[in-house]
Amino acid sequence: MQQLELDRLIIIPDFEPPHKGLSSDTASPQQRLEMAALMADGLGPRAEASDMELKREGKSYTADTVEELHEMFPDDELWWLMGTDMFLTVQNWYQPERIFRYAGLAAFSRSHDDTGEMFEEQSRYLSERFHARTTIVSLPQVREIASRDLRRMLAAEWNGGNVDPAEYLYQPIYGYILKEGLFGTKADLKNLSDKHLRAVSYSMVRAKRLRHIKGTEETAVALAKFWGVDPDKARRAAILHDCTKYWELGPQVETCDKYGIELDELERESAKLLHSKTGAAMAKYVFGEPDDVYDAIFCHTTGKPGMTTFDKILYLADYMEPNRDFDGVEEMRRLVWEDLDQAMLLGLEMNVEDLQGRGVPIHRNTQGTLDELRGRSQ
Ligand code: DGI
Ligand code: FE
Ligand code: FE
Repeated sequence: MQQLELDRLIIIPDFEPPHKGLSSDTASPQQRLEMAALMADGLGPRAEASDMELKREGKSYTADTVEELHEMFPDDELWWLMGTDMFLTVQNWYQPERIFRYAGLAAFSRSHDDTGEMFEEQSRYLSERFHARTTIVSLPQVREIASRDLRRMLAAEWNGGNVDPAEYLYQPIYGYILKEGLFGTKADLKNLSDKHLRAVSYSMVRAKRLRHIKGTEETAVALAKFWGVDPDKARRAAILHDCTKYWELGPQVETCDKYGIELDELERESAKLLHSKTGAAMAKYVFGEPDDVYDAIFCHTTGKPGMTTFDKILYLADYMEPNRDFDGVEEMRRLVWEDLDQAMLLGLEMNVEDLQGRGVPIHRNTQGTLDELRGRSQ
């Protein structure tokens, strides 16, 4: 995006590649779209994934897509991005003259070998034959690997191979692959390593939340060690605590109904209050976490009367992890090493004040926890 000064980057997974058959264990068009959306989200607000080739169905000819894009953005300069291997044979694509009429071609080069004479010769040829605009985008920071080799590596990880495909993949996409069991991966979701649990959880949320989740993990582990509760469990509770944060109200309520989680009226209409309950349900029923992890995630938004030390640690880590910034956060960061109940009291008081200021109804568990802590500190 920097090199071409693009103000928009659209990632367009194809429905059916015209030039090669897809192997049977490959990702579905919908799954590829979801991975493209994860990547776009990670790239920032100027990137997006498009379902235009999925909607069109049939063979996904670039000529059709480029023409459609030109109709959508008639005044914009379009660049079609592709790997250098494709660039060298693009004249054999379906109706290449229709591609070049509306878009320039930008070829990625991953090593200096790519950018040699062959590239210049091809550029000259395309320019003479089609009046094509071409350019090269140099990406030395992208590690050289063919997608076929990466898919092999993904499968090999589950067959005792000494490989680490995670090195080549954006973490949420790696997690998505594991969660969906794509490309020969055989992750048992109920027995994931910390590394795999992180990736899978990150694949469920927006990229802007990752810093908060990482901060919560780091803080929860430190607090758990300090207060003598199991740091490994605190870590996993923190990794998963917000995994359903972006679910719509509908799926939130359905999931609670499915697992027999009773809801009051306020909860039934607040996705914000429900994400802690559905997050707990995912942790227990999908990821096989024990009951104390379930309980801590379940009450991490409102608290509840009778919280355990473990529950308080997740609640407070979520509240004051290093990315949080509000008046009083420094006081809370001091208190958590002295007295967990005093820190909880401060947190709940600030929360209630904030909710009241915004005219948001206080949940009975928020009030109940506050009353209990006040009673105890008197
Ligand atoms: O998920 P996070 O953003 O990391 O933090 P969280 O799980 O503590 O959720 C905070 C949100 O929950 C915030 O938008 C306000 C909402 N919330 C917390 N307590 C109450 C509440 N909403 C209502 N209606 N009542 C509460 O008592
Ligand atoms: Fe939360
Ligand atoms: Fe959180």
